Amino acid sequence: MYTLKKQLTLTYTYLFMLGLAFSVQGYSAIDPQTAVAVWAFDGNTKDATENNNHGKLKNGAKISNNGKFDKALSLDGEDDYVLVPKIHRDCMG
Ligand SMILES: [Ca+2]
Repeated sequence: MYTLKKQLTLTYTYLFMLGLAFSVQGYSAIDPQTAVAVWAFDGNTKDATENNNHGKLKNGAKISNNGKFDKALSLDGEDDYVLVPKIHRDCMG
């Protein structure tokens, strides 16, 4: 249970940081060479870096075709989330 809680916390932290990155700088400003993971949610939950930190949609989370800019992650605000099963440590410096 502790591990799941830790993974969820990490996932929410990374998603929050990703959201900040998108809202402040835009996707093109993210350097995939130094980022731990980049999820554009443009049709899937794959990590755009070479670190393979792919996410999995949980509890009804889905990719919507009705995002502000094409496709987007859609969460119900209750229990949906994206799980990243394992953050590869070798990419965390
Ligand atoms: Ca749900």
